[in-house]
Amino acid sequence: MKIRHIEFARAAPTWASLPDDGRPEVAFVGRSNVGKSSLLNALVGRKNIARTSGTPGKTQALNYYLVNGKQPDDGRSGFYLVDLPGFGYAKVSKTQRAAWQQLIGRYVTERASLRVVVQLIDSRHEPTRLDEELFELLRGGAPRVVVLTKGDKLSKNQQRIREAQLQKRLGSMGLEVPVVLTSAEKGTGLDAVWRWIETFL
Ligand SMILES: Nc1nc2c(ncn2[C@@H]2O[C@H](COP(=O)(O)OP(=O)(O)OP(=O)(O)O)[C@@H](O)[C@H]2O)c(=O)[nH]1
Ligand SMILES: [Mg+2]
Repeated sequence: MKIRHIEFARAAPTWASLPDDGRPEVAFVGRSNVGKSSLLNALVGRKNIARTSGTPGKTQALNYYLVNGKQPDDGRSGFYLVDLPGFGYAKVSKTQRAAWQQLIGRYVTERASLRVVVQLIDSRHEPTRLDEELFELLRGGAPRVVVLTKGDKLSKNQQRIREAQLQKRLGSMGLEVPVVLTSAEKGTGLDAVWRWIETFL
């Protein structure tokens, strides 16, 4: 994907505040701290357009980034990358966490302009209970690509094992979805993620 232009478009903390211009959307979903904002930055080749942090709970709304589009033009050009808050766990209040979980759940199942969901899983660990919850939640919604993050923390051999394990696990659940191992730090897998995104856009 050639990134000619990217800009922060809006932070949407509620369903009512999502954009209504109909541009296609690509969403980044996964538990807090898994590397959603970092992957978005790496994909567009910008260090810090999406804010990242070692502390879970950095992203506090659905953050919309407009790629290759001009505002305002009634949504005729470009598409949105949407950086979501952490699913399920984040260092925020119980009430806030429940509100996000509900909003994210509704967003991934009901959002008409959503073209593809990039579901992120930490390559260092087995899928957690929250990851499993997302496997199920995303069934029947938009197409998805599963991305293993922080691949630079594993050896080449461990990377291959993780990828194969996850592919097998997804297969056993009847989920036919691509798996890509990435490192936002080293740039691994970014071309493959873009190819999948372009396929669904
Ligand atoms: N080594 C390594 N660290 C990474 C990578 N991607 C993200 N991180 C680190 O993981 C931490 C969390 O990254 P974020 O991108 O903020 O995670 P997030 O999923 O957006 O987190 P929330 O916004 O809290 O939901 C940061 O300290 C990043 O530097 C990667 O590919 N390699
Ligand atoms: Mg984030």
